[in-house]
Amino acid sequence: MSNSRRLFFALSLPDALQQQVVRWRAEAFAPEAGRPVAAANLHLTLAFLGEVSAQKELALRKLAGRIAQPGFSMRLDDLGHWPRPGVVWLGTRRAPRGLLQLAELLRSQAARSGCHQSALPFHPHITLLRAATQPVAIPPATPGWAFSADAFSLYESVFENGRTRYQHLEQWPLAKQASP
Ligand code: 2AM
Repeated sequence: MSNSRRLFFALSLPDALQQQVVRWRAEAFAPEAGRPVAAANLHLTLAFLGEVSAQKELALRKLAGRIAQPGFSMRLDDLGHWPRPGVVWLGTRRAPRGLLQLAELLRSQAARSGCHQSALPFHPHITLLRAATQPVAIPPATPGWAFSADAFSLYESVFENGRTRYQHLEQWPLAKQASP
């Protein structure tokens, strides 16, 4: 399996938003709540692919390059805690149709290419804390950041020196959003 990589499609957060989220998180959660995800690692996963061979990766990149979906905007106004995986997350109360369609497309292309897809429904989220397996005091609200997606990306999850980092591999544009 030496030429396979652990891959996923995701939305990147702009640097400025990563920094805002990280500053807010430091105030909003107690240090013992969980292990903070590094600012550069904050992202919203669209489709997790698992270990993928070079050949399958190439096929999935080609399919991704043919996607012609519109961009979309959303508000990051939801928070939650999943104790079993130990995840505290940031999400949205109203997932835009464009986000759901893009994730559905990528997940069905992945499934057809032989990448196992979870049977759980897609729940768009940005993981803020890991190893959060004890009860966590969740703040009543977020600042409600606005987030616009005009592209989606392929990432590799790299585990080295005891840490996971997400290596950006390629990005594809989404079509211009229609004006309201
Ligand atoms: P998470 O943040 O909720 O853990 C890279 O691991 C990204 O893919 C993370 O955003 C992770 O979600 C997501 N992911 C989805 N399914 C996964 C799985 N079965 N194993 C690891 N990561 C998964």
